[in-house]
Amino acid sequence: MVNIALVQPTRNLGIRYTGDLGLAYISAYLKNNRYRVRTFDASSSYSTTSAAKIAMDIADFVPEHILVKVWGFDYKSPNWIIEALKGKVKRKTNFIIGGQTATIRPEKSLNLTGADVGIIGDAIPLIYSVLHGEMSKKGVIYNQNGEVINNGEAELNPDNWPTPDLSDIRIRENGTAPLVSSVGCNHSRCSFCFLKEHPRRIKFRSIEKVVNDIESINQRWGIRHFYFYDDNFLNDPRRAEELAEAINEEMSFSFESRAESVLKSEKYLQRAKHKIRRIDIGVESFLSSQLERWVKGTTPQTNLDAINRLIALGIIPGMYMISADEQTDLNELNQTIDFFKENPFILFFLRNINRFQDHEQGPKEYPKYINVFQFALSEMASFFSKRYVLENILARIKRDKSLESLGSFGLKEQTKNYLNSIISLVRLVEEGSKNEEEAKDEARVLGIELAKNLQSVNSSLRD
Ligand code: B12
Ligand code: SF4
Repeated sequence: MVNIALVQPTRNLGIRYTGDLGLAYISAYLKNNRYRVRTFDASSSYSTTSAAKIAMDIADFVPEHILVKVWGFDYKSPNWIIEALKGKVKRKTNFIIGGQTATIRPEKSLNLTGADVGIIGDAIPLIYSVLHGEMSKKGVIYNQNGEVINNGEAELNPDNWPTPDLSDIRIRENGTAPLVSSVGCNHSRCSFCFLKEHPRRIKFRSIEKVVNDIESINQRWGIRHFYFYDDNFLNDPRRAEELAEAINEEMSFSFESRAESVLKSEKYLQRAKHKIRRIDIGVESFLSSQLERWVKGTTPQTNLDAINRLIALGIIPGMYMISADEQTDLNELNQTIDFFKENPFILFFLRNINRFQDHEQGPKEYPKYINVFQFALSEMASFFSKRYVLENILARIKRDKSLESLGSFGLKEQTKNYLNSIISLVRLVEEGSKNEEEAKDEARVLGIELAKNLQSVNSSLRD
């Protein structure tokens, strides 16, 4: 059997995530074709250990081909790993790069990483030929006698992909499996987005295949919740509706979407709401000046309406924001703070707040007040989310006198135990078999322990 190493070389992402989905599709394809595959993910198991250890582990696996991901405009990590490995593996070992950055900057990626071959776009229809030394297909770039031969791009087509191999993906404790059901976005104009520079044709994976992915992942790993990493899951609400209908009642899913697509998908969301856990919206800002500058194609009102619509439907709305670009002044920051003072509850749904960065040029110098603003906003967000979580949990306990309905919040065992003890105390007082004052004292102690656990409740709710 031929050994193939798949490498996600970027370390210390600082964000918890499930692992590299692109590599999981490639791994499945290769395993189906009888290769022995191992994934080495520098962002997970290696993030706290020596980086050199990855190179040693890869070399110990004795791979004939090493596939290295290039994304997020990070050329240094793939280069480091390739250079570190060159002296440790057999001379004829093939270094093949691919991924989002290798797709939009193929020549630069090949040059800066030191790889032999690159795949531009969809790896699935190409990888087998490349492993067999066939370089003529569209989507391949390689060095030949000092000259770079670029055959153009292979468009992504998720309908040709296998069910991803999640054995090397860190499936979260709350059991979410990543999947793709479509690629492309019907807007493709946001000034900060990869798709503005490099639009993708919208392509869907057939509904039967997505349903089959869900069922086989469920059978193999027992997972019942899925996250669709589509660019804009609600590009076509009718298709989303068909997909939701076809998915088994016991499964649930989450995805990312535009605010305005959420509003246009009213009927779909009504019908599918019991299967949807959360929708993460690229809100970016609540100011018209910023939304216009970033060509988001939404208004502050659209953003607010979409979030409120989801709350009304019982779907958790997540929101991604960009705090500032180089043109952001104190006036804009103050307006954002004022917005949150008026709508503090919305802060609970903040998933991530980024600065607008040109990653290719490296981080820009921002005025100091932008750091202060970021800090203020995340403090406000954590205050409101803690309060919200507690209020929400207590309201549900009062209503149901059980923890059943909190299942979807993915509470940790420890937290559930405290809550169950509190519920028992409430019942004992109601039955008259426990003195109320005594119960209150015990509840207070449990409450303190519960509060200590709130941070973990909070993070599990946000995952
Ligand atoms: C999940 C996700 C993340 C996760 C995990 C990323 C990961 N490694 O999987 C997290 C949260 C960590 C993340 C972080 C960031 N992300 Co991000 N993220 C995504 C998202 C939503 C999904 C990626 C995905 O899994 N797609 C599905 C897979 C199947 O598609 P794929 O990766 O393209 O895979 C196919 C091909 O590219 C190829 N392929 C993929 N990998 C490899 C590897 C090899 C060796 C080969 C040969 C081929 C190959 O084959 C696959 C099948 O055909 C995309 C948007 C999107 N919808 O794609 C953005 C996206 C990838 N992220 C992006 C960016 C900018 C970032 C950040 C820089 C954001 C930030 N502000 O910090 C950071 C990067 C940090 C860093 N590098 O230091 C950009 C990338 C732009 C670029 N040119 O690389 C995207 C495209 C978003 C956008 N629309 O602009 N991200
Ligand atoms: S809506 Fe999202 S995927 Fe579409 S162009 Fe804007 S940022 Fe990119």
